[in-house]
Amino acid sequence: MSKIAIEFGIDQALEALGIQNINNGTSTGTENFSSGEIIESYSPVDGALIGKVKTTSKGDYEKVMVTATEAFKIWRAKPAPQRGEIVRQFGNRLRELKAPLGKLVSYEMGKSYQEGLGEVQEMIDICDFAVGLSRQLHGLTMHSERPGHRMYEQYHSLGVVGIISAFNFPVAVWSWNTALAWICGDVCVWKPSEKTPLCGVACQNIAAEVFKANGLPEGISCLINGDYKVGEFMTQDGRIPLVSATGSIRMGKIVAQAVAARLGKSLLELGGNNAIIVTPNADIKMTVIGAVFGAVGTAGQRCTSTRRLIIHESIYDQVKDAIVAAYEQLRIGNPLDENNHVGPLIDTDAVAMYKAALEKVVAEGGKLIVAGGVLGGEGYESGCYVKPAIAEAENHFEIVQHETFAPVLYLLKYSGEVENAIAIQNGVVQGLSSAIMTNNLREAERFLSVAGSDCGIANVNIGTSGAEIGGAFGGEKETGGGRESGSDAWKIYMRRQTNTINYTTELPLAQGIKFDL
Ligand code: UN1
Repeated sequence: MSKIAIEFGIDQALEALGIQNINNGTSTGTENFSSGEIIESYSPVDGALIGKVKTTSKGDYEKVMVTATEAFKIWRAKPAPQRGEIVRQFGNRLRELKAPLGKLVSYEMGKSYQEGLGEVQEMIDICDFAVGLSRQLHGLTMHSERPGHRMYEQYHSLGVVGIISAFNFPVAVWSWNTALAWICGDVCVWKPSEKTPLCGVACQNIAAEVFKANGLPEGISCLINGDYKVGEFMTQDGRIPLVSATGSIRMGKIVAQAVAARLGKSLLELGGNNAIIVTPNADIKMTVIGAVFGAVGTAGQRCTSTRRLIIHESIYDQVKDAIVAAYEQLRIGNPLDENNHVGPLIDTDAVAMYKAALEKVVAEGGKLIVAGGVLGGEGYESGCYVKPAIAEAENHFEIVQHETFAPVLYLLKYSGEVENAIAIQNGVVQGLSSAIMTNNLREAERFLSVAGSDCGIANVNIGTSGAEIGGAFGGEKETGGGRESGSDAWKIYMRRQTNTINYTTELPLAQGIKFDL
């Protein structure tokens, strides 16, 4: 373990979370096994090896699926509020382990400790939400067109839910899915990112302990590990009615096609290319805070990160100068040190993509106004630290159309009415998050209208990132159309059934059809 890790108590955190030097990456709860190759998890913070995880072979996966399928029969029979009680206990355990889990998230993924804690808080919040929901899995009743008939709909548990998650929110996105799936009576099989496998082991340990303490069977929470081939076990498996996948558009297209080929359901939360529109009626101070946090928070590695600022020409220079001045204040370094604003990128491949994006924007005719660059020397030995960059660009540039998972912000100019800015904002293939900064009610409402933002999330006087769990989270177009987390997102984790009951002694047919025998 490195000096940095020891100073920040990573050793204690790993111990509290039950992480070993070598961990089995396949688990049905308390039973852990794995016969696949080993993944090594290096921290982007200081480049140190944190631990190893054994991956899941096809044989291991089969064992998981048999156990999960059996557990489903028991779990679904438990009344939903009782399932909610288990999720409540799980949320309480997360409260107790918030500091160590937040620390592991920060150290393995590279986000600031504050953001690591925030991510665990999202887990706690979704548990609370799910507990309440466990008494509200309501269907509707309808009036039948036939006398003496009653119609209603009910929601039944779906089965084994497959979860594929990304490195950038290594614990929260899993919990958005599991907390809802569990109260719905489903069991979950999770493949975390190969870049953050220890976060997966830690979460699985916490869940396993709660299920065991309640005398529940193995298989309600399952973990598998490995690369895309392990993900394919699930996407091609007809025993998994729903695959929820978070990650790149490229990955989402592969998952969607494989799941659709067997007519399964997929819930996709893919890339964003999120913009903030800054109108002449914007509060500049608020704009700077929202834009800078949106662009450099989590080192630009949120799917909700702000990638484009669409600024009205009349205030363009003023906003540009204010943002550039704010960038000069940014402190980049160890994310476990709360004085720093920006931590490392996840790995050196991400650094290469960041560098390529800066070269590309210049090659396409853009101008770097905050040059960026890779940091070296003391404190930056992992090679993953980069300076946030800003480029003046045009929306049609290929690189601007593309989501680069790094702190690169493009400034775009618009003139005339807000509709021109909305056209630029919508002029990308992605449709996750969007925002407008304005104190003008008419502008705000036009942005929110049917002819306004085409994204799944549209905010007024808030940045693009940092959504609360109570709303449905996800986006349109190539973001994949899925909705996770709050509102009625729970419905995708259940199967809907319409029931018509005849309590007469006749058998009248619908649509007035006569069939006399
Ligand atoms: C993600 O980046 O995949 O809205 C999720 C946000 C966070 C979730 C981001 N609550 O920025």
